[in-house]
Amino acid sequence: MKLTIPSTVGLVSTSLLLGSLIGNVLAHPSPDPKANWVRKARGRKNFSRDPYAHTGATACVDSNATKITAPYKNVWDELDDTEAAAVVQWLFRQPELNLTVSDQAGNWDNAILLVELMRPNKTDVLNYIDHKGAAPPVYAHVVIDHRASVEPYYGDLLVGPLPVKNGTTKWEPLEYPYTRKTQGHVRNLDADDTLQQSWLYNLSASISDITLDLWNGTALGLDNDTLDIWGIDPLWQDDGRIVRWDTWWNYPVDEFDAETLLPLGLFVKSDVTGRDPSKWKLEGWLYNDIFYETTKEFRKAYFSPGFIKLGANVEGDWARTDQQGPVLPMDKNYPPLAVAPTGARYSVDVARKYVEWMDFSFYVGFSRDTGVSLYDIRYKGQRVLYELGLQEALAHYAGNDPVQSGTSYLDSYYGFGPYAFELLKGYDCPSYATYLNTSFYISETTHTHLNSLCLFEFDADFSMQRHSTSSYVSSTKNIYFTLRSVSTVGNYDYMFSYSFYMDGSISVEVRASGYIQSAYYANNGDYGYHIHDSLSGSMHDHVLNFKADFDILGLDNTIELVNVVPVSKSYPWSGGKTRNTMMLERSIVESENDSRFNFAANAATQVKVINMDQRNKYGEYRGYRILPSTGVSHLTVEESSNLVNAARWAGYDIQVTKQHDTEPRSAHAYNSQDVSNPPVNFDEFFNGENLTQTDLVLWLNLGMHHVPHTGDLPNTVFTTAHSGIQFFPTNYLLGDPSRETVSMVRINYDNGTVTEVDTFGQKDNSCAVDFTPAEIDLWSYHGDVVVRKFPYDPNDPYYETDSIV
Ligand SMILES: *[C@@H]1O[C@H](CO)[C@@H](O)[C@H](O)[C@H]1NC(C)=O
Ligand SMILES: *[C@@H]1O[C@H](CO)[C@@H](O)[C@H](O)[C@H]1NC(C)=O
Ligand SMILES: *[C@@H]1O[C@H](CO)[C@@H](O)[C@H](O)[C@H]1NC(C)=O
Ligand SMILES: *[C@@H]1O[C@H](CO)[C@@H](O)[C@H](O)[C@H]1NC(C)=O
Ligand SMILES: *[C@@H]1O[C@H](CO)[C@@H](O)[C@H](O)[C@H]1NC(C)=O
Ligand SMILES: *[C@@H]1O[C@H](CO)[C@@H](O)[C@H](O)[C@H]1NC(C)=O
Ligand SMILES: *[C@@H]1O[C@H](CO)[C@@H](O)[C@H](O)[C@H]1NC(C)=O
Ligand SMILES: *[C@@H]1O[C@H](CO)[C@@H](O)[C@H](O)[C@H]1NC(C)=O
Ligand SMILES: *[C@@H]1O[C@H](CO)[C@@H](O)[C@H](O)[C@H]1NC(C)=O
Ligand SMILES: *[C@@H]1O[C@H](CO)[C@@H](O)[C@H](O)[C@H]1NC(C)=O
Ligand SMILES: *[C@@H]1O[C@H](CO)[C@@H](O)[C@H](O)[C@H]1NC(C)=O
Ligand SMILES: *[C@@H]1O[C@H](CO)[C@@H](O)[C@H](O)[C@H]1NC(C)=O
Ligand SMILES: [Cu+2]
Repeated sequence: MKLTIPSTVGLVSTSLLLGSLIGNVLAHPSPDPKANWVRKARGRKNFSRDPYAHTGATACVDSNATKITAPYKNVWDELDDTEAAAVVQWLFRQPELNLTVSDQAGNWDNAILLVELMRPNKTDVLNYIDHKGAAPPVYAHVVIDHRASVEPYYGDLLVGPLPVKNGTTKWEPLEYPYTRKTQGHVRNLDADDTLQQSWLYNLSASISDITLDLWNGTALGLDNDTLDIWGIDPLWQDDGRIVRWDTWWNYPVDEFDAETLLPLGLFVKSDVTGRDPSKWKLEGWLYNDIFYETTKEFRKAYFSPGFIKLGANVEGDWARTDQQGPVLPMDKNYPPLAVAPTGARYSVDVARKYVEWMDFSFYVGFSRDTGVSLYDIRYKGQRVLYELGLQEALAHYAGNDPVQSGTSYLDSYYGFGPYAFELLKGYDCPSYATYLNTSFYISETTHTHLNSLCLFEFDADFSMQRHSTSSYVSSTKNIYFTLRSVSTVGNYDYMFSYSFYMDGSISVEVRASGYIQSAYYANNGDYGYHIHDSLSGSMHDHVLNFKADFDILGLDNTIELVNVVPVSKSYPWSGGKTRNTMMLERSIVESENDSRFNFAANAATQVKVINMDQRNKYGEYRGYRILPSTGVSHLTVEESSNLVNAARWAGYDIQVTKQHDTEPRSAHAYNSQDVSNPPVNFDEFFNGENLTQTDLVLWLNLGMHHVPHTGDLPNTVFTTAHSGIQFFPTNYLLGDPSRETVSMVRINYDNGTVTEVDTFGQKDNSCAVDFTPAEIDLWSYHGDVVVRKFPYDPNDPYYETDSIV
């Protein structure tokens, strides 16, 4: 997430047909030196597909999920190739859009940035799925990069209905999902990104004697540059000016993506307002906490006696992720691994991205901005959530230097979809998992991330129930089901896991790994730990907003808060004395005036989504409770100078609104482009509406206050960088539904002897475990597949994987 211009790496472009290309990558060696480097380092293993052939035993593993047909079509999925191609061709026929093909578009041409499914309104979908009405009409969401003007802007369009028909298909500015009504226009601060890059190289050139003296390198935009220059995101947008702060970074000397660990400590400020570079202004230099207003002043100081030159951050093994150090005892032996001896115990409609596991079912949607979302999540046939998915992810930094202080990435600008890379079998997900593809649109092509979603069951490392007595012991396995994806947005890798449990609960977990964005260590002790030679682990808050549109036994729901409170109270039986004790205090969240709050200290408040018209037979409201499971946090910074109104969702743990088709998402990919007046200002969702027994949406923040320490080098680890939340049925059923599973046992014993073993009909499978999946063919990793849309060329796909760095 650190650069605005995606660069192309790992390019494999051939004109072979896809069918013959897949599984055949070895026969067509990649021209990418990176791939060759990896290939040299590791020999190919020889796989024997059926290692048990000689034993006569049947291998256990059959990884295929049962094929089913979803009850209705997936109205949240991606557009298919032909639909997207038809929309692109239609757009090029609209003269008023004045489009240029992306590959040929310069800074002053209009181009198509995005063509994807417009998520239909909930109202229309419910008419289809709950009331057997017609499927909602299909529309495309299109984003045009309008650069052929002095005021460049991103234009959101609604195009449809689809399929495209001359005469009936129309475009209109997309406005209804946004709080700001400006014809779907958002100003574009990046229209001149290549010129701004040139501007930065020119600034760097003006002091190249200094960069050579300090770091033996230059950042001039030449192939032999050993330095890079980039800076804040979003740009400062004060007083009508657009101001950048940038800094120099050492390039890694090899393939490792360690640049964000190599800041060099010199900062430059420039005013880049407007599209005419001759009006851009250098506004000063900062080195070792001293600000110089002009280059002349900086140069004079630099070449004066006594000028203090600080050290550089240079790549070394400390920044490389390969194995290093002595091998740990027995570590070369293959570690334990799970197998699915009778194959998948879930069913998938691959075409419709619909999944059933035990008593749960859901549909999967995928979008450019936010990646994977789940829809119509049902438990025991009843919808629990209409929608569950990421809205936006913020990484808000701070520091004594202007680049860290000015950095507040809103990652949907880059998109979670384009960077949801192919998962690594046996590492990101168990080898026996089911993998699904996802796709996203870019530059008149559709990129497919092969195997970028995984579905699997897993046996947790603890049982979910047990009890011992003097005559029996009982225990139940904790088998759960997970949908996972990983998006690598620049330096960081976000892992998203949605899990379902036998007790009826659902969890969302986010983990982070990859390279931290670090800071230069000079006078920075209040903003991070000193973690390497001249390096600070720059403090930052991660806040990830999720939408959880609950529908508990219908649309009409209420938030109930149940507090545990200390009290002093006398009772008829307390002999006139007061007893210090505690009790429950129940209340409901009545309106949007008091629906933005945090989880209480000491976990004193249970937050529940209930249906007050649905009491169980004991009179208690049926509902689902919301519980942070592995630490959640909201943004520490108040009234952020960087973000102003662009991330108003970040300030609380929980926020509840009444559902509106006009408020589908808490953020917009281009909120960073106009932070004072962004397309979606989440504050405006709160207008005092009554929240009792109505359709509610919960906006939940996962996150962590990340203060990187030496253990974040070379990479942050998923084990500690995580945040999670659980939803679990509370007075929803009359007992614990996990009693239904047969993955349990009761053993009776008497006087040292077992008298009965009851496994409740669970099959006792005996078969030879096929070890092949553990040694899954790592050479079958492909990267993305691309299909050109304009001209539409469906039979000539090629491999190309774009990452931000
Ligand atoms: C791989 O193993 C098979 C079966 O053992 C053998 O026939 C084949 O020659 C081996 N291939 C290589 C490249 O070693
Ligand atoms: C599983 O799916 C693969 C790929 O579609 C297919 O080749 C294989 O025959 C299937 N296996 C079974 C047991 O159905
Ligand atoms: C259309 O775009 C081109 C650049 O691609 C520009 O020169 C021209 O002025 C634009 N036409 C209109 C009518 O805006
Ligand atoms: C969705 O609902 C909004 C608000 O009612 C409406 O303006 C809009 O046209 C609807 N969108 C579609 C695609 O029907
Ligand atoms: C629409 O009209 C254009 C020419 O004006 C033609 O090329 C195209 O095939 C037509 N598309 C459809 C779907 O009829
Ligand atoms: C950078 O310098 C070159 C050479 O002097 C000049 O042509 C170019 O316009 C400059 N770029 C900017 C954005 O000022
Ligand atoms: C400076 O960089 C050049 C080329 O990048 C390299 O050949 C030289 O060894 C470097 N000098 C030092 C002192 O590191
Ligand atoms: C880098 O390349 C440029 C242009 O090819 C050349 O003038 C310069 O000397 C090179 N610098 C180094 C350090 O090799
Ligand atoms: C993923 O895409 C590849 C290439 O188009 C195709 O062969 C494969 O069947 C797809 N997988 C699924 C699960 O749809
Ligand atoms: C919310 O607050 C506003 C302003 O104080 C008030 O007018 C409105 O009645 C309140 N709404 C509810 C449902 O209490
Ligand atoms: C909200 O609506 C409920 C039911 O209509 C009503 O009893 C309650 O007084 C309302 N609350 C507020 C704050 O207006
Ligand atoms: C328990 O079993 C032992 C022999 O295994 C026997 O001697 C003893 O009497 C038994 N005790 C009871 C209470 O049945
Ligand atoms: Cu972090």
